[in-house]
Amino acid sequence: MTTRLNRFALAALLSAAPFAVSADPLDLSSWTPLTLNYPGGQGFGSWVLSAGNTTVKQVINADPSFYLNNLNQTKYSIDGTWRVDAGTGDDDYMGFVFGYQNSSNFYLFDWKQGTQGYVGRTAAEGMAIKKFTGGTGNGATDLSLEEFWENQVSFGDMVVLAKNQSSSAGWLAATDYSFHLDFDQNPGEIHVVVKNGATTLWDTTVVDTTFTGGQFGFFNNSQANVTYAGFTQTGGVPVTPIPEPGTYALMLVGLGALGFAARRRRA
Ligand SMILES: [Ca+2]
Ligand SMILES: [Ca+2]
Repeated sequence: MTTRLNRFALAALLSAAPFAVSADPLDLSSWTPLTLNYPGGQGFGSWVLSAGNTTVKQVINADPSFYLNNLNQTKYSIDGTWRVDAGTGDDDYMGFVFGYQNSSNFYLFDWKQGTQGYVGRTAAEGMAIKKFTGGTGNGATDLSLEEFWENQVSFGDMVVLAKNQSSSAGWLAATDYSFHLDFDQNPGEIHVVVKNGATTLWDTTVVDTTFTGGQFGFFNNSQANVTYAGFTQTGGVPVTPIPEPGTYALMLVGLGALGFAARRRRA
C-alpha cells in the first residue's frame, strides 16, 4: 500500500514538471523537418521515423536539412546516439543544431568524414561548432551552401566557434557515436562531448551568449542514411518569446496612429 502511494506521489510530481526528468527516449513524432534547398544544390531531406517514434533516419543526399524539436527552451542537456549506415559511398556532414531561433540564426555542430572541396570551399575532415546569424531570419535567403560547407574559417554569416579537425578526425560508417550537449547549463556555455563507446573523441566548451535559448534538432548536409536513436533530455526551461523588432515597430506605428487619431478628434 505504501509503495502504491509513493508511486502515485512520484507520478504526480513528474506530471507537474514542465519537462519530464525521466530518461525515456524522446518521442520524435512532433518534431519538424526543414531543408534549406538552394538552386544548383541537392534535394530535400527525408526524415523517416521508426521504433515507436524514438528513432529517425535521414535517407537523402540532400541540401542542409534539419529535424527540429519545436521547443524554445534553455538550460537542458541532451544525450543520444547516431550513426551512418555502411556502404553509403559518401563522406559528408552529420550533426546537430541548437539555440535555433529561425532558419538563419542558430548554432551548429557538424562532423565531416573526409576533406572535400565543393562550391568553392573546402570542408576539412572533422568536427566544428559554428554560429550562423542571418539578417532576415530566412536561411534560404541569408545563408549559402558555401557557408554550410566551410568548417575551418569564419566568413559571411558563419562563425567557426571551435573545431577538432585532422586526418584521423572523421566519422566512420556503421559506428554508433554518442552525443552529449549541455546548453546554457552555465550562462552562455555550450558543452559538447562526442564518444565512440568509452573513448572520448571531443570534449569542448564554448562560451557564446548570442543565443541563450532556442530549439534543438538533428542536422545533415549532403549525407544520406544517418540514424538518430534513443535521445533523452534532462532539465529544460521554457523561454518566453520576445517580440521581434519588426513587431515592436508595428506596435509603435499602431500606437502612433491611435495618438494621431485622438489628436485629430480633439482638433
Ligand atoms: Ca561527399
Ligand atoms: Ca554527399
